[in-house]
Amino acid sequence: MSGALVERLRAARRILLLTGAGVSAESGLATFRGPDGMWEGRDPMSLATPEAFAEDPETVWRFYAWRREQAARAEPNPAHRAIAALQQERSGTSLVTQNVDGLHERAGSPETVRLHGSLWRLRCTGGCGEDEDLRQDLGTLPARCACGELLRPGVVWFGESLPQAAIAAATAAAESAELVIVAGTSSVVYPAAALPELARRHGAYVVEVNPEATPLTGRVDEALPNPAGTALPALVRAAGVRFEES
Ligand code: BV8
Ligand code: ZN
Repeated sequence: MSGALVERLRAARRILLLTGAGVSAESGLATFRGPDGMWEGRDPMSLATPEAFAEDPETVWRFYAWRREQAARAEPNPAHRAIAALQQERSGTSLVTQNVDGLHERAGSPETVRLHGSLWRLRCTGGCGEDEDLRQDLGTLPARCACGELLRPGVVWFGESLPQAAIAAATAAAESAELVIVAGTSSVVYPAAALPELARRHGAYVVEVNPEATPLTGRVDEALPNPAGTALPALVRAAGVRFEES
């Protein structure tokens, strides 16, 4: 961690945290890409599409039921908790996540901009407008709406637009941030992957937290090759926020 970064952490009024699946890796959740990301021998990329759902809704529903079970069993880790502590202490902090697992919310993050939706929401594929929290067991999959049409997971699939309000909030946060911390994302999925670049053009100091190099690594002000569960508590403490790991 450079002196310039410590300075920014102390002084920045607007900080943007942009997170991906790597932030939940230390909670035991598989990342989207990589050897442990497979499900029944299939690449998640091939399941997270409207085409896959149209062709075989039951298989896609089973994939998401499995993801929900994993997420329900997992606990937030020090990375999630450090982010929540920073948000609580410094009101100009924004959290924008690509994650759908709900762990930021469970760690106590007061506000989370969810770019890719949530495993804990469902929507109707018909025209009835149903869009609700998932509460009870869905029973037989694929689940059906009261109107008779199929329900679908409340996530954003490849080729679908992101929620308008989320993309607007994320863009505004990127344009006004003095410091951006990008943690645990492979930085390959757009439009999320364009946010650090946008912030940088608007003058932000951009830091990446990822043990592996990504397409973003060469274009940041500082790359911290450490796991999020170690790096984020350290960054938050350097910002002057008291944070206890347990
Ligand atoms: C859209 C939700 C308009 C569901 C997901 C060319 C240019 C621009 C765009 C495109 C393009 N070609 C195609 C597109 C469009 C496409 C896209 O970006 N494709 C890419 C792959 C090329 N984007 C879209 O379709 C988006 N919509 O653009 O609408 C449009 C429409 C049509 C055509 C054009 C435009 C919608 C994308 C949303 C997809 N939904 N998820 C679900 O989860 O099931 S995507 C999926 O990827 C993940 O769920 C996550 O949300 C997202 C990003 O993944 P990451 O979070 O980064 O996770 P990943 O596994 O990849 O990486 C983990 C990282 O963690 C690794 O780097 C690893 O090293 C690191 N790590 C591991 N352990 C740790 C760690 N880091 C820190 N600490 C650790 N301990
Ligand atoms: Zn319906």
